[in-house]
Amino acid sequence: QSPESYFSLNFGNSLASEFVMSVTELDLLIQNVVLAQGETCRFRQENLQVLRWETYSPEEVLSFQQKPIDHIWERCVCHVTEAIQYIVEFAKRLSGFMELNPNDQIVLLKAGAMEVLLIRMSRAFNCYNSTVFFEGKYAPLEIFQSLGCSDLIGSMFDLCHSLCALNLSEHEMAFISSMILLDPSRPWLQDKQKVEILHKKLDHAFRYLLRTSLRESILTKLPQKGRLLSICQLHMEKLNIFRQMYPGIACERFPPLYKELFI
Ligand code: CLR
Repeated sequence: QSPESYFSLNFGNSLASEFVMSVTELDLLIQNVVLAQGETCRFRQENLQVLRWETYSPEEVLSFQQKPIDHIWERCVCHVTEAIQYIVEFAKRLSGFMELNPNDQIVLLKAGAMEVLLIRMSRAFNCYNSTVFFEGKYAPLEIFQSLGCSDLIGSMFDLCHSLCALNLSEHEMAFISSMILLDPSRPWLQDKQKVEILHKKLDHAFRYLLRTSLRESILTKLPQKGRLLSICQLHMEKLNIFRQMYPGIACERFPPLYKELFI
């Protein structure tokens, strides 16, 4: 694994593979990751596809923009938290995750949940008109204007554009998400080795999957760690600014899971 990527980029049968996995083992792991994803997605791909062109009217966008900052923040944070609950559920179903010590489970989720949300957001993104699925319809970036985070939302939308261009399958997205979560280089891990082994196995299985579907070329085009990290940092910065402006709300009205992960 190179420091700037979640995925090892050495092509061919590398010398680096210190262990061998049988085809059965690879297939079982693929099944595990794909099933975990299928069972923990709030919206099915088919449903999102059907609603793709249901967008908010300009009047509706305007009415969102006129709502108070704290109201929109609270609403968005609730949706984000709900989406993260599904991501936690996804993590719990990945083989090996529940066997990690509780501290390391928290460390991985704190660092990875928001990044996985970004990957999942691209499923719910229509790149032809730059809208994202929000409260039942597709919303343009302007709907989030009153949050006061246009740079954050802008970079989230940009990332979705790059991800959409790759045309990722559900299987690929599932693997990308699992490898983001089980990243052994996260700071504060107590049992790094255990996560390293899980990550290596995922890496083998992902390459096997890509090889059999002739999709290895996407490896060099996937977003780099730094890009996801900087969006997550921007989210933390915006959250801190909001907390300074409205000290009460963040503590009283944000869901406990959101506070546990980000405050
Ligand atoms: C991501 C994929 C999930 C379902 C889901 C739920 C809530 C959505 C989220 C997706 C994408 C990002 C989203 C969010 C609600 C608010 C947030 C549209 C579609 C926008 C970008 C505002 C973020 C504001 C931060 C300051 C919290 O399966």
